[in-house]
Amino acid sequence: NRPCLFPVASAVSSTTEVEAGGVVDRVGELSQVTGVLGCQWGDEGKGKLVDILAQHFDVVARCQGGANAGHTIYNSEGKKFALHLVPSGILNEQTICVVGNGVVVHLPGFFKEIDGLEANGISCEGRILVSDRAHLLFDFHQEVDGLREVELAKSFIGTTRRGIGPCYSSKVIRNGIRVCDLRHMDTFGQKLEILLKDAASRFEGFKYSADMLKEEVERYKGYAERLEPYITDTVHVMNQYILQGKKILVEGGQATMLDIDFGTYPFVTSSSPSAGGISTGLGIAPRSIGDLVGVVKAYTTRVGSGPFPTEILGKGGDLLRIAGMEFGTTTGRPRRCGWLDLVGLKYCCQINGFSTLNLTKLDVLSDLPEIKLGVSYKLINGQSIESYPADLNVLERLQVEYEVLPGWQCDISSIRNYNDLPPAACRYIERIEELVGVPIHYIGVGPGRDALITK
Ligand code: 2SA
Ligand code: GDP
Ligand code: MG
Repeated sequence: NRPCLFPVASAVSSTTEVEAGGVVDRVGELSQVTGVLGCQWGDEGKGKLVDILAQHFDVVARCQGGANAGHTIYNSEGKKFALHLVPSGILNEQTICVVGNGVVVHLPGFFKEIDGLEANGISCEGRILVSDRAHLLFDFHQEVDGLREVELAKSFIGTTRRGIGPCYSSKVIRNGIRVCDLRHMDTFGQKLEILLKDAASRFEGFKYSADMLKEEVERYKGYAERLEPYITDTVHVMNQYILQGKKILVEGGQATMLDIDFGTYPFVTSSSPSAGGISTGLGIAPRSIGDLVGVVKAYTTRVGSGPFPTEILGKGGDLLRIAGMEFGTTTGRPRRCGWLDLVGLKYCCQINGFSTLNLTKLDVLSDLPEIKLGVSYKLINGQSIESYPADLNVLERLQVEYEVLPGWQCDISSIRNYNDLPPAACRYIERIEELVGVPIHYIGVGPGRDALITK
């Protein structure tokens, strides 16, 4: 483990280093504050890992994004849950879930999610803390998101239309409305009026009326009352948790290649899904963050527009989409599919400093006679590219050089021990480790909680 500002309380680690059967249990090794972050363009299977690790952590926290995230997890009875704003730790009864200051919160969606969880017997009140500093995402932000996409016409981003960009825009331009503002309903209407009038002046398709404002304020009076038990100064609480030695797992939404700074701009989300977002989105010191686990799919997917150097177009991509059931958790959109891109993965590892990786959905590749790994990029003129290009003109025109590895062509979904994997599957995993220089300690071979091999 890398050095941590605060000592890790040994009492909170309930796992042993080595389990019966020789399977190394990596969970007990993770540091007091650990982050789980996406390495590609999202949907790597972060939710599943968070749900599994949450059983060994006291707190699971979200630090960025909003209901654009879609994390699919299954409980021990195999029941499926699609979470958007609520952290993926919620299925573990003892886990406290924190929605940090960096998250944008759409209250109608938040309560809908809570109602769904409670209808399934999962209690939420008292277990979810919502930052008083988090910004509120309104229905009008979602409408504006759609209007912007229409305006962009052919160059649309392919957003989830959940209002993420417009809400972060309100935050950055400094007229956003925060959770703590719900405690001052006397001035809430004036603040919302500014936002709504601003949207109406910018978009012809957006109509403002005094009735609309009145209705929205009334609705938010109800939400304010319902949210009150959840509202917390999470910056203070998170720092207290650290001092108390509680184990904290940070759940990233989206991924580094969608990061507002490091992603394939402008085809990115509007937050910081990489390591830096943990500190700014929760108010905890960078030095308190220990391990970071990068979650990477054994191939690559992307939803929405933007460059995708290793994309497989046509039938090959369709086969991967069907085998991996690659459809958006939030919007149901088909995901674009391609080979694993190690140039992108190395760039992502550099930015985040992962201590380990979780390679997910290895089972999806099982039918393929051979599997390609994108190992380097070249310009059209044959010149090698040293680093990940910022310029989309370069990214969209480059050539990817592949290494071709043999497939294993047998079902691996019931294997639970690394040594039982077919040699070709081990070769694939070990070649990725060799080329990226980060160990792969977790391997996903199915969507269920138990379908995880530790190495
Ligand atoms: P936005 O809505 O402003 O954040 O969209 C900007 C870009 O970020 C991408 N993005 C995502 N990519 C993959 N998965 C996401 N979450 C859902 C899921 C997506 C869904 O888990 O499946 O259901 O469609 C997610 N959220 C944002 C988005 O595609 C844009 O490229
Ligand atoms: P997230 O946004 O990173 O949490 O990922 P999503 O939940 O959006 O998408 C990942 C999908 O893959 C979900 O449907 C998961 O149930 C599924 N999944 C996760 N890990 C594995 C795996 O190892 N194998 C298979 N076949 N499916 C997986
Ligand atoms: Mg997802």
